[in-house]
Amino acid sequence: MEDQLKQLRQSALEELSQVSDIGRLAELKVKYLGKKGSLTAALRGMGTLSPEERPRIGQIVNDIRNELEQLLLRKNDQMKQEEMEKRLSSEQIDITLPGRKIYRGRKHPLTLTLERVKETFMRMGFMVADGPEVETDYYNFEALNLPKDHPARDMQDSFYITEDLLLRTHTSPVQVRTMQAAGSNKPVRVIAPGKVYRRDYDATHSPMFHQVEGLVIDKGISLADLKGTLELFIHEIFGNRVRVRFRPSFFPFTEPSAEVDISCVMCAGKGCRVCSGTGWLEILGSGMVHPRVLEMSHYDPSIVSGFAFGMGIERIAMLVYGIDDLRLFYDSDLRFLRQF
Ligand code: 2U9
Repeated sequence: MEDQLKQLRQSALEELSQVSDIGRLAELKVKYLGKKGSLTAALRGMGTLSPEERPRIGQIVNDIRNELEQLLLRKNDQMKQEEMEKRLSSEQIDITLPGRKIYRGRKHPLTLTLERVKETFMRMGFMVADGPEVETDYYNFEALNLPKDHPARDMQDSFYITEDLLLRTHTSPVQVRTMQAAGSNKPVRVIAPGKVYRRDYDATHSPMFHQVEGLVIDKGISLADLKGTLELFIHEIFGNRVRVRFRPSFFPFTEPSAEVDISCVMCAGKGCRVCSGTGWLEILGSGMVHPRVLEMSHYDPSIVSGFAFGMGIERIAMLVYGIDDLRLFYDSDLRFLRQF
């Protein structure tokens, strides 16, 4: 029995010393130490031994078992270590390879333009206000002195939701709400940027576009304030070289009214396709707030006066960046958008 065990140990040690993969190691563990393994069989065979011999042989079997278990564990660790080292050296990361390019998003040209316009007016002390895009007939038309038969009030020209509710056609309702929230004759210096809606669609008109309107009301506000403010704004946006021209016009909410032109940014005023040969580009509308509009929002035109203006952001962006088709803004074509 003792010789048998010695031989068993010897062959186990030999086999273990030759093992080179982890699967084979597991097989050997089963072969010697498993339920049906040789060592377990030897332990079972102890029933045939005399009671004097049993403890001694038992001790030997246990010693062998411990020795083999230790050896198996060590071998297992060693092999795992080797395998890891092999993987690490074969999976080396080549840090000299160029990285994958990450495409960063960027701001839309309308956002960039809107931000510049807002910033310019904020530096002149204007607050930025917003309001609902679904408006009542009162805020969108009535409070702005638009007569009942004005074409903009027609179903053909605006998006009506009910007889009294529509998508705002300009951001002017925001200034009306600002005046009414401020209280009678309180000074106002505000711009209202945002989306507006008109039933129009071609190369130069979109059913949704962006406006910035402005309103200044205080004691002693004159046409000189209007002119100075808008000239400064235009020179900030288009550069100091552009010339500015005020041309008489008409709006129901301002009197007198003026349209503001700049010398053509494409041809410097010489006359080209963009300015239709005139040398001038119309970029905003403006005027002194109509006394009726002041009164309707509980301001007294004999105490305060004000000026207002409005512009389309798409048009400003087209001129700043030299874009010739309005629809490019809404197509989401990355070849276009990546240029800004
Ligand atoms: C109040 C009083 C007056 C806002 C104004 C314009 C002139 C104007 C157009 C420019 C191009 C609209 O986007 S566009 O088509 N706007 O010409 N807007 S004065 O006047 C106001 C607004 C609010 C209480």
